[in-house]
Amino acid sequence: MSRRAPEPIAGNGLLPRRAFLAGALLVPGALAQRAGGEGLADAAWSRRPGAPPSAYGAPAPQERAVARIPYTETPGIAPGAAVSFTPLHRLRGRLTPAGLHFERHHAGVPAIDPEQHRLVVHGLVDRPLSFGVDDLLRYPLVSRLYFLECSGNSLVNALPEPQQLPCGVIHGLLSCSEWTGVPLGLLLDEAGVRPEAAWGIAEGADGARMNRSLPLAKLREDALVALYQNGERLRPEQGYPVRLFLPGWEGNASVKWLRRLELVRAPVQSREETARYSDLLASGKAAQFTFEMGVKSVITHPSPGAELGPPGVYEISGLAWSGAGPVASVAVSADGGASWAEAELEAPILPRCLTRFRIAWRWSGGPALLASRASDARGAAQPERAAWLARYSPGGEKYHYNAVQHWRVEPGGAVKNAFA
Ligand SMILES: Nc1nc2c(c(=O)[nH]1)N[C@H]1C(S)=C(S)[C@@H](COP(=O)(O)O)O[C@H]1N2
Ligand SMILES: [Mo]
Repeated sequence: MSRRAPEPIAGNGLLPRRAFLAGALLVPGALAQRAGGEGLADAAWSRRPGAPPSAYGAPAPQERAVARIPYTETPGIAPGAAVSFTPLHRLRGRLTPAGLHFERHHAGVPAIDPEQHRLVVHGLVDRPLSFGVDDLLRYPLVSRLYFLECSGNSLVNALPEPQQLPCGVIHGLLSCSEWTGVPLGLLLDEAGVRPEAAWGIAEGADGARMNRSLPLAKLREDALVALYQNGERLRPEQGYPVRLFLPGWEGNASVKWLRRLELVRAPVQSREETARYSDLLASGKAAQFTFEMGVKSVITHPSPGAELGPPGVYEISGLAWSGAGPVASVAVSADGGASWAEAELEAPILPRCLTRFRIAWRWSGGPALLASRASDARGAAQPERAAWLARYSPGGEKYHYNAVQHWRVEPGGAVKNAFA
């Protein structure tokens, strides 16, 4: 077999994706298996009938390590005030299985009886309305693929030293699902929003009764009263039986276990929009509302915890997204940003949804510094970490981290978190 080595498209071995086509690459292991022609002898499981069908399928027992990674700062006092991270480094594609969707609860997961749950739309409306779940299910439903990201995601990278944690623990307050629900605008029209209303206060039925003030324009534009996730009813952790979903906006605004939407003139200055989720800037002033999530990307494969095998051609792949709309491009570097090449974006490239990117890379076996930098359809691009930090007051609360992530590949093949 004669194979011409593809020409690099950027420094330190980045290759065009066709490096993978037509036998241009064969992983050494796969080559060995092919030559041997073994492994087809009938194993025990091929010689007898298997298990019968089951009521609700579960992942293979061998895949149990592919699990959410829970974390709480207050285990003894408030075990429900916690997060669990999506193991991004163990998933492929763009969708998050419902059971692996990240969690952020301020007061745990309430055990709501869907028969008793009500959603009330009131305040500055002509007709205050109260909906049961069955009422909501009679409205026309729409389904959309959207990412959800907590604005506290990736903040360990704002610490002075790079933390050696898996990609999912650094960036896994991020998931992507198909959400099905009632466009909130329909319910607002039915209630008849008064002209003086400009904001809505959404409130959850959990022990935190978490609430947020949200501009009416967004509630009308594309907000969903979500009832289904990936085809099945919402999981309790994601807001069963009904949550608000605001595409592209910080996760906190998508109030779970939604029980109330009050139309008002002005924001109420709730805890989650004053003491929390407001960015304290270098000027000493706080940017109170940063609803839209910035453009961002991260290489999930390879990423920390992975050990590269022998030198050779590897696929670099990762996720890119933006709260502003579709991802426009992702550039990848293998030399710490000295040179960049365009990665291939996997179609369809949907607005406010995760997009997977891929590029081929010939690893020489030497040191490398991998990075990805996304741009969105509005022309915004990810900042480097130093530029991102410079916006903020050094000691203050920070959110909305979207800087470029660098992974250092060490000569032995170990992958480490690195600040460029
Ligand atoms: N009622 C209520 N809604 C809530 C929360 C909460 O604790 N209570 N957490 C918020 C935060 S901070 C985030 S990031 C998202 C997380 O949604 P998820 O747990 O479905 O991933 O829900 C938001 N909505
Ligand atoms: Mo969050």
